[in-house]
Amino acid sequence: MSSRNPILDPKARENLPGEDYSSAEVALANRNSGIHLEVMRHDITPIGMHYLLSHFDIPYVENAQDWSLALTGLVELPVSVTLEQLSALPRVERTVTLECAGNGRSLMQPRWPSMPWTCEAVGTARWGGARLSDVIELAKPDDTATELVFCGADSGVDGGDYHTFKRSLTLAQIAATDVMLAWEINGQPLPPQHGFPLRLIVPGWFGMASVKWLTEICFTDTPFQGRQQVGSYQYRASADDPGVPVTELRVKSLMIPPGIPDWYTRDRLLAAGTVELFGRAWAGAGARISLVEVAIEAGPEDSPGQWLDTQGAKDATDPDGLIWQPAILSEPVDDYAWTGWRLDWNAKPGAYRLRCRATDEHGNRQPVVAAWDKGGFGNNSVQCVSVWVEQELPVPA
Ligand SMILES: Nc1nc2c(c(=O)[nH]1)N[C@H]1C(S)=C(S)[C@@H](COP(=O)(O)O)O[C@H]1N2
Ligand SMILES: [Mo]
Repeated sequence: MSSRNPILDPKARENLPGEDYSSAEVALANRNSGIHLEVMRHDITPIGMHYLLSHFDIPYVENAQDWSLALTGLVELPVSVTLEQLSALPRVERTVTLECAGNGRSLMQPRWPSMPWTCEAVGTARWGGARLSDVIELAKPDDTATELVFCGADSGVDGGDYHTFKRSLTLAQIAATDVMLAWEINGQPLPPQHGFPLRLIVPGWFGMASVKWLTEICFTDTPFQGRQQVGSYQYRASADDPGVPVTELRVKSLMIPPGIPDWYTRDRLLAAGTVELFGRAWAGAGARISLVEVAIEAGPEDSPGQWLDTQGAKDATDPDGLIWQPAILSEPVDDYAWTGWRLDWNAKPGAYRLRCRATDEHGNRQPVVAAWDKGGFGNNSVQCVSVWVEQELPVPA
């Protein structure tokens, strides 16, 4: 976003050097979608506005009655349970913030060619279903079982590897997290894109763990080596780094860009006066947010046009002397749900960069610039929103 008045000084619609995206990336960005940041006003993201990430095709499932979940592997007797049988288990509802592990990928340079998220792959929904632990009891697993492999109904090719979307969790990880099987989102049956009719929800973890279109849970005693477990979703500092598994969310915050947008560039224009800055913050494994701070950096007064950074924080910098002021936090609506924050800013005319950063109860704090990752995972760099403040805004035509 450039820091200039988009009415008086409209920017040409041209790409900056290094900004080109491949047609494959654009196609991925059309299939998958992020939250509109302004929708973060809602505690619970409306259905259809929650972010989406599906690797392959969305399976066509005609009706939920014909669906069954196979419990296989190291169990007393392999069984198939219907959704009706699952609904007889004690019902549980949880409000959970999910974020894609690749969120922020396109802000890392060089970027990994994949879904080119900037910062919008996040959402918070009220998921309804049953506890995974109750389903595990139904399965009567063998004492030797250590790990569960969750299998989706979708298959495809990635890097020449033809596979079904599968992820695993160890029993120890399951015991530490309130994992659920969900068939409802915000009081409705899951829509096709969110995993109809049944999915896993792993609260406090990045989204890849929450397997959609769940067909099978296989109990095993060997670490699962599937493509989506070990081939991807590894933090890698370089190409030859063996990798560290991507698991829990990293502490992060976002701000709703204030003011009015320019349609094409998303540049922000504001009137001087009191501006309420509002956003959300979340952390891994159900940790609470203890602090959100906002830094307001005033631009070079004489030549504000020098600030020509692009959408989000592509040229993320960590300027010296940022002054961080604490925002007011609201109570999270649930243990694994984001926290609202706000701060009133008395805006004076000029160019500004606004940043927010969160700290969780364990002292984990968002870095202004996160370490580069080969696959573009876990980018919890501080978001930077550039705005232009005018004494007054004209009346819209
Ligand atoms: N079966 C299956 N489950 C899946 C995926 C997928 O492609 N197939 N994508 C995963 C990823 S990477 C994310 S971030 C979340 C996204 O969930 P949502 O689309 O409901 O927001 O689903 C996860 N579960
Ligand atoms: Mo994801």
